[in-house]
Amino acid sequence: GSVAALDRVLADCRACPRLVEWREEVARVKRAAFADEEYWGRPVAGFGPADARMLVVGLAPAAHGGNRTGRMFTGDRSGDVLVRALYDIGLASQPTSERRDDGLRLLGVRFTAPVHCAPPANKPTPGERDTCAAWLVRELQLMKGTLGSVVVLGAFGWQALMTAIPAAGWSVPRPRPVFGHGVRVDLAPADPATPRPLAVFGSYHVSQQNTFTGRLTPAMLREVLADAATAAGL
Ligand code: DU
Ligand code: SF4
Repeated sequence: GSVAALDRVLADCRACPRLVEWREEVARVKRAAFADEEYWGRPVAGFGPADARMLVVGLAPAAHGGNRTGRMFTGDRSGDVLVRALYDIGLASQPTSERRDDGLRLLGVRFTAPVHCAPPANKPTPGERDTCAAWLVRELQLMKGTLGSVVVLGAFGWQALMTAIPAAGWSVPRPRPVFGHGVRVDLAPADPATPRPLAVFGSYHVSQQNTFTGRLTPAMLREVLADAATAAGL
C-alpha cells in the first residue's frame, strides 16, 4: 500500500452515518458566498507529500473549508493561520491556502485529521473518532519510514493520536501524557519495523476561538512548529 492509494480509498468511506449525512447536506445547501462552487462533500484525505518528516494532526475538516475544497485546512480561517505559520518558517511554498488548485506545496510536512469528515458543530462523537482511527493508524504506518515528529492541534487530536500510536508501532508511556500547549513527548519505537522515535508536540488548535482571543498567537504556533521541524530533521 501507499499513502496515495490510502487517500483514494478513504474518499469513498461511508462508515459514520451521521457524518455522511452532514457532509452531504452541507454540500447541497452550501453557504451563500460559495453558492456557485461545487462542494467536495466527501472524506477529506491528508494533504502534503507522502514522504513527509512531520505530520500536523488537526481535528476534522471544516464544513465550508475542507468539505468544500476537498483539501485539508484550505478555505477556512484555521487553514489561513496554519499555512501562514508554516510559510513563515519555510515549510510551505506560499502564505495562503484558498482553493484546492492554488498551487500550495507543503515542504516535508503533511496535514491530516483524526476525523476525515466534517462534523456538525465541529464536534465528532467518541464513536466517530474511534471509527475513523483506523485511517490514522494506517497513515502513520505508511509514513513511518520518514516520519520524525507530529504536531497535534488540540486535545481531541491528542487523544486520538495517543490511541492510534501503539497500533502504528511506537510505545506510549503510562500514565498517558496529558495534552497541553508546548508539551513534548518522545515516543520510542515498539517494533523493529519502526525505524526511529517520534517526537509528539501539543499546540492549542488554530481555530478562531483560540486565535481571535489571543490564546494562541502566531509566535506561539511558529515556535511549536519550528521545534517539531527541528526534531524531524527539517
Ligand atoms: O499528487 P500531488 O499532490 O500533485 O503530489 C505530487 C508530488 O508532490 C508528490 O511527490 C508529493 C509532493 N507534494 C508536496 O511536496 N507537497 C504537497 O503539499 C503535496 C504534494
Ligand atoms: Fe469514514 Fe472517517 Fe468519514 Fe467516518 S469520519 S465516514 S470513518 S472517513
